[in-house]
Amino acid sequence: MSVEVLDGATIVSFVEDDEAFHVSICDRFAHLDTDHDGLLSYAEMLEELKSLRVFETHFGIDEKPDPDELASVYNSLFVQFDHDSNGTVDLEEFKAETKQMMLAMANGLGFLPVQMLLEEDSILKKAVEKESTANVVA
Ligand SMILES: [Ca+2]
Ligand SMILES: [Ca+2]
Repeated sequence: MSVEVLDGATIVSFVEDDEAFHVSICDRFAHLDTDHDGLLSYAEMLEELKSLRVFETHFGIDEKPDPDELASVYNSLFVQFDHDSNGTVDLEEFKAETKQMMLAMANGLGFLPVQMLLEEDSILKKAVEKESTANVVA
């Protein structure tokens, strides 16, 4: 885990770089797919759902949501990823929904940089890393 500063523009430029975004999604998908069957089950998706930082937006950082509430939020997020409702998330669904969520998050952030606690290997962390690499080159 590390604390990173990011804003909407960081996320948008990451998502809009098709090639880099696709590579990051494939990496992340492979990492989550612990039984290597090419699909993400609910159990495999949990790690990703937890890293989406939804609770900071839904509940605020200081509040501890109760476990039932957590489970129902994770469940509704999973359903959102599972576009064809077959109980698993494939790479296309994962990519499409991650993109949607990141763009929605970017909209919410706007141009005010915020500090977030990010997990290593999370998609957001990759977005931040990509931007800092770009800055070094520039
Ligand atoms: Ca799997
Ligand atoms: Ca599906």
